[in-house]
Amino acid sequence: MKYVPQKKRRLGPACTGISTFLDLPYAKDAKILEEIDFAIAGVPFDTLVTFRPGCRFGPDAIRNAYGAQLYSDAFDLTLFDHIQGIDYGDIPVQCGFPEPSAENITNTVKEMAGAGIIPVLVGGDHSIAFPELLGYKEAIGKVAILHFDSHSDTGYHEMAPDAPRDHGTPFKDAIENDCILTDHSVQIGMRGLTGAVAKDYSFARGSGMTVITAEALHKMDIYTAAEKIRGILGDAPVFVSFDIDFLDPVYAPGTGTPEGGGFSTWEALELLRCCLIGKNFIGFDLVEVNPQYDSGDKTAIAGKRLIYEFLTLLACRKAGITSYEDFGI
Ligand SMILES: [Mn+2]
Repeated sequence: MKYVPQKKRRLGPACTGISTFLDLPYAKDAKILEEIDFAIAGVPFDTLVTFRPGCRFGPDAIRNAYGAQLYSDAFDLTLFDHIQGIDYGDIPVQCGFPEPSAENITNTVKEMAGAGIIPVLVGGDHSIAFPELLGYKEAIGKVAILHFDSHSDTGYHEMAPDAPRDHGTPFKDAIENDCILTDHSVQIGMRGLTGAVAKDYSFARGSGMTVITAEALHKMDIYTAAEKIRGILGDAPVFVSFDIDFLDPVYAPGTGTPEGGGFSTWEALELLRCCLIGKNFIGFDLVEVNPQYDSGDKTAIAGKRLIYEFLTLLACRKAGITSYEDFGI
């Protein structure tokens, strides 16, 4: 196994050497894509935020954060016995220039997904999900989404209904560009408190997507929700988009638009496991980590942990594990 975390980090904490995601080899050679299962790429872009900027620094905060869960307790699995991947570095983006940046995001996702590997993008603001979905559409066709967030991101701007896209609109943009299998898609955790939210929900639900609000999720519990979500996803190819503000600000204060009444890191990890084990996931992103508002690196550590959990699910697929016994799946 060549493209796995490098040995130096296994000798001690991650505070020596030049940081890459998970201490994976840094590579950009397209030929390598044929040899690996996934590639992680940073997207340090935050021009399209609506409140607190700074998540352009998210990718490096996660690269540098403590944490290396190379073994999964939940599945009794050593991840990199089964999967290989690289740190692809950052996708060429430039804050202040949304459209050429978006084009590079689309092309990178298209190249990776077209090569049959799993793109794992680390934002950056959530506007990147739209160019990602364009890339998936070009490479493999329309996909379902499983979208964790405190906002629906199908934005409707009361002040400017025809406003151009921002980090609150990527799924509206994607639906309008026919990128999403809406009947197989789920948004979960919504509790955004702006006046436009009710209209966001009606757009999302009107499109055919299922919206599970935070209020509903707290009351139905995560296992009931996971069963419901698995049924909706079915066998569709699923792009998993995780906005760190799904977590309560207690767990993830370092983000642009934090909303109280959210979820714990463990609930998020368990939901990922229960919703996705054995499912046909084809890509992942983790967005909106903003280290300038973080405290004790807790948001970056939570984000890194969620990326590990997604990779664990990929390792399970490669190892032939399709059930999660703790959940009875
Ligand atoms: Mn979002």
